[in-house]
Amino acid sequence: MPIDATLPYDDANIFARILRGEIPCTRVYEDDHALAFNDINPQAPHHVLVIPTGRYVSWDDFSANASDAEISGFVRAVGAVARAAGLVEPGYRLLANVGGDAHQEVPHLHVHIFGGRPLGPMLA
Ligand code: IU
Repeated sequence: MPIDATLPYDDANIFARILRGEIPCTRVYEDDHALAFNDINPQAPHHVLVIPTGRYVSWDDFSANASDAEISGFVRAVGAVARAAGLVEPGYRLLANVGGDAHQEVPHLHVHIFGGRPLGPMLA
């Protein structure tokens, strides 16, 4: 069910629970600003979600309200995860769904990293 990305942050969302260690995940990277784990329903051989450790509903919330340190830390973490997976060559795709039309399902910002196969011109 897509979410309304303008709603306040919900501390009961599943990624908040993963961050608190209440629900397990397959972690591939963690630092002060970001946690990365394998998507439970992978759409590519590499399908990792990178989430900020702060409480942000969406890319919109994060880009408007996060500190410069949070933003730079998160962006660097996304790059580090892709590099560590060996995806820079042949390439990878980043995706962040925001709100209902984009079918964002979890109300905690997550950037998808897809790679490991030719991805075509776009994911619809
Ligand atoms: P979306 O951008 O909000 O549509 O993507 C949500 C993703 O979160 C989707 O790819 C799910 O497979 C993934 N996911 C997950 O990895 N673990 C979970 O417990 C749940 C969703 I719920």
